[in-house]
Amino acid sequence: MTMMNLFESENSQNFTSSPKTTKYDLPDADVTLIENFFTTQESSDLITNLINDIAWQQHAITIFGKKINQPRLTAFYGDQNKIYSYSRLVMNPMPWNEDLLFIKSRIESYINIKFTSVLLNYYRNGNDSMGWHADDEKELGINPVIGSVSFGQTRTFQLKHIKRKDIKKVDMSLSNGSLLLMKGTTQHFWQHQIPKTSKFLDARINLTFRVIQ
Ligand SMILES: O=C(O)CCC(=O)C(=O)O
Ligand SMILES: [Mn+2]
Repeated sequence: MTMMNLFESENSQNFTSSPKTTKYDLPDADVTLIENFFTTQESSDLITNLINDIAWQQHAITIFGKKINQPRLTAFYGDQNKIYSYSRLVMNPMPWNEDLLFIKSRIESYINIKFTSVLLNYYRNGNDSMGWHADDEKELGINPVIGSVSFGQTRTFQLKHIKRKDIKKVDMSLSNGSLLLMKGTTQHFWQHQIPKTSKFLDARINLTFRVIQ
C-alpha cells in the first residue's frame, strides 16, 4: 500500500461510525434504534438511487370532507400479491428493485423475519411531514413488526402513548443510515409522527418495511 492509499483508507474509515443500538424503555412498547446500520457510503449511494429510481407519487387524501395533497411523496413496493390500504388509499405494489432488496435483506439478516412490502416516504424539506398515526391496519397482523430505515436529513420522530397522559411524548432523531424497529404491542398503545418544521431542511427518505399477512 502506498502512502496515499494508506491515507485515503484511514481517512474514509473515519466517516462511518460503528452501529449503535438503543433499546427504549417505554411501557407497552418494543422500540429499538440502531444508528449507522448502513455506512455513510451505502446511505449516500442509496438515497441518490432512491430519489431517481422510485416511482414517487403525491396522493390526495380526504380530511374532514376536504381533499388535500399528502405533505410528502410516497411509493409502495413489494410482493405482487400483497395489497395494502391505509388512509382510504389502496396501494398496489410496484415490483422490488435491486436497492430495495439489498436494504430488505440487510434488515432481515439482523432480525429473523421476512418482509413482504415497503412503504416509502420522501420528505422534500422541513415542510413535508406525517401526522399522528399507528401502523395498525388489520393486514399487518396482531402485533405488526415495522423496520424503518432513514436516509438523508435527520428528522425528529415523535412517539406518544394514546392512553397514558402521564407519560411524556418521546422525541428521537432518525439519522442517515439508521434503522428503527417497532414491534410487540407498540402500535396498539403508541402513535408516531414526523412533525413539520420551519427550519430549512434537506431531503429525507424513509422506508418502512412491513409484513402483510
Ligand atoms: O418517516 C418516518 O420516519 C415515519 C414513516 C411512517 O410512520 C410510516 O410510513 O408509517
Ligand atoms: Mn407509521
